Amino acid sequence: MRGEIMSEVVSYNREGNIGVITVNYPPVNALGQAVRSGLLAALEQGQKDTEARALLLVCEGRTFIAGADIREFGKPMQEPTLPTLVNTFENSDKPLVAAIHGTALGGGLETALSCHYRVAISSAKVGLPEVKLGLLPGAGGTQRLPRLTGARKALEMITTGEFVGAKDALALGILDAVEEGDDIRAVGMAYAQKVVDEGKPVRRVRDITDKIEADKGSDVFDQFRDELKKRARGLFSPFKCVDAVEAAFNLPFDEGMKRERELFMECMESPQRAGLIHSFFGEREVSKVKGLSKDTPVRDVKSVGIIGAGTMGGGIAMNFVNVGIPVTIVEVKQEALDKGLAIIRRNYENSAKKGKLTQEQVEQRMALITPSLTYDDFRDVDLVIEAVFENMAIKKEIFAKLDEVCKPGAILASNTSTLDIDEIASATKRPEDVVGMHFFSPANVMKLLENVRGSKTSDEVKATVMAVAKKIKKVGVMVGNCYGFVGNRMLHKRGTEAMSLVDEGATPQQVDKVLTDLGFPMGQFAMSDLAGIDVGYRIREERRKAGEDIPASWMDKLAEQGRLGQKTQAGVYKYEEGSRKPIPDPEVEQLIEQFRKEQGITPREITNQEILERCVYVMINEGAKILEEGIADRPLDIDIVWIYGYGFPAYRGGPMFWADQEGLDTILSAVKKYQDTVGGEQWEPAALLEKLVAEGRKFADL
Ligand code: 3H9
Repeated sequence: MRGEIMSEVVSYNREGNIGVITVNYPPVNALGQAVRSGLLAALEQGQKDTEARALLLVCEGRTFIAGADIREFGKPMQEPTLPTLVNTFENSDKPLVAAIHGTALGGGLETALSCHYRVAISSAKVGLPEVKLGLLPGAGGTQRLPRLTGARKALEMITTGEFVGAKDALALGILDAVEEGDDIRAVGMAYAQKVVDEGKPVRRVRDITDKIEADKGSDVFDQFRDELKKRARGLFSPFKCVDAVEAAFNLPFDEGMKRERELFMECMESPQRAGLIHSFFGEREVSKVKGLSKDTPVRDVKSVGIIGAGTMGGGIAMNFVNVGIPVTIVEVKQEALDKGLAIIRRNYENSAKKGKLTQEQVEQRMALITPSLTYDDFRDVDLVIEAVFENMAIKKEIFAKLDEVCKPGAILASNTSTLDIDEIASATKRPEDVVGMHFFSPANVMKLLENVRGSKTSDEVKATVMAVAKKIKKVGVMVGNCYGFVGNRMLHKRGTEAMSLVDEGATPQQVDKVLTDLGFPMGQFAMSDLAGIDVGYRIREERRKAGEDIPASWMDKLAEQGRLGQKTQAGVYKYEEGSRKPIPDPEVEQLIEQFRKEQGITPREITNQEILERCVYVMINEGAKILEEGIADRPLDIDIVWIYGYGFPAYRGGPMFWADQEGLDTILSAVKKYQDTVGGEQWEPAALLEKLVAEGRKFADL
């Protein structure tokens, strides 16, 4: 019996006395309905095959099964379910071997745990990342993993979702053997043959109890719950994960499985699951840019030039160096260059101290950086990123120089966070090669890269900067050109409302708390202190000089008094030496009171609901305008900008996804209310919002 097809995606064949079950369901062999039913049919075939003494489960393509098929979540479940599948696998009366390459994740690892032996190649990884999708392992992972690893490690893996490399998984008892090489089928066959030759028995994980006995009654579960209160603030599923793992220690296996199922269903129905899965697909979807295709040519970026060795320039440089791309950094003064390089070195040395890099790697990375005082050294680079401060005249001067020096085909990018890319491009004779690449501070840490297309930017350049984002492990989002692009345009609306709310009677800490309660890692004012109060102040001053009607603010007074934020240990909040913890400051309260008097404002009680509406609905209204104008192509582009650039809680799916859950009609009526009571162009309802409400549709329907 050879090569029998059980379904389109699973086949059974026998080689010698080994029955081989092969899954082939690109891209990641996810356990969709066809795979689940194919696996059951193939197992049955293997059981019936009298010549087969052991069975081997192996996958084609880049990976072992990477989990349940996430696309099926939220739809009615189709038989056979995954718990049925894994229990049937474990009950096989022929020894069953899983051969793992790539990533055995979630339901994939659970399927492997239902096999009797697991062998992997050394590059493989295993993990139960369900928690990152707002779930818990729902096919026995919470019951079987602790039987192999004990409570603590299982809790760590299940509550963080982090992957474990093959060698560590071997040491933890998750795997039985790890082999070098990349021919997983050969590795699996050899192991299965050994099982037959040595007469190894069927060995079911459910029956392994020594670790369960050892950790029974341990206080590790409560310890984890305490840790999670900090680490997983606002999240639902990590706590359910602990409950499920604890059940493995308190209940017999079958009852533990039932408990796991109940808890899994609670997670499945939670809005956080929907938000996190939206974020998961959104992160992948943003790489597909309107107007570009897989065939759009991409330029090779093998060397990069950076202008400015300040915090931003240095952080940007590290991204490239980390992936082995050499960087030339140009500054005006040697002193600034030395300082910038010293900071980069210090960052790498700190990573080395934490054991994340070896000293040799630190030196290798530093050796990839060429400091320079002249643009002539940009002659051969493929991409230049300008990271000097926000001043149009200076940027135009720089781009005119770059145009003279850089080779044809070099991409000229600006890291501006607000300025007009077309105007910058107009300083060159090659506007098609000019683009925005807006990094977020700290640039070596934050995952977002907002790539900004000018009106003349070529498709090839757009495709290249998206590819560069991927190469340096960022989430690249392509957006259009306008003041502040997607992220800062919405942020500035929120900032203006936050300041006005304090004018009118709220305290900065009240405003911040509403935002952190929503799930932001920090509030508007704590963020201003981190970025520096002078940044917003300078922007407001520039706009006033340009004739815009920007009202006076108590925050201007802070800046004028030299309270510039964390860097001066005093801003909206005060800070103790060496601490980043914001402490409300009575001096600031007095300053605000004084400001209100000067402006003739009688403070009033402001509710948290008003703060939420004015700070967040104002962003949604602006987001709708951004969509209307085509600055963002899809609502999910805005969601991903906000999740990865500004810490919008991923479990709420981003602002536009969240708006759909809040109800667009609710948001629109609040916008109209504030148009009457607060006024200003930010409260003019977006035509798109009105249209969607009138049609009873959501952003998700666009
Ligand atoms: C689970 O298992 C629940 C069970 O415990 C219980 C159930 C009862 N399903 O990331 P990539 C797609 S929960 C469907 O770009 P990489 C992805 O959208 C699940 N599709 O590649 C993309 O599609 P497209 C637990 C999936 O090499 C393509 O595959 N498992 C799934 O950088 C390539 O993905 C997880 O959470 C899926 N499960 O990384 C694993 N996974 O080409 C989630 C991927 O159309 N997945 N796709 O854009 C990952 O972490 C990464 O995708 C992986 C590959 C590491 C596998």
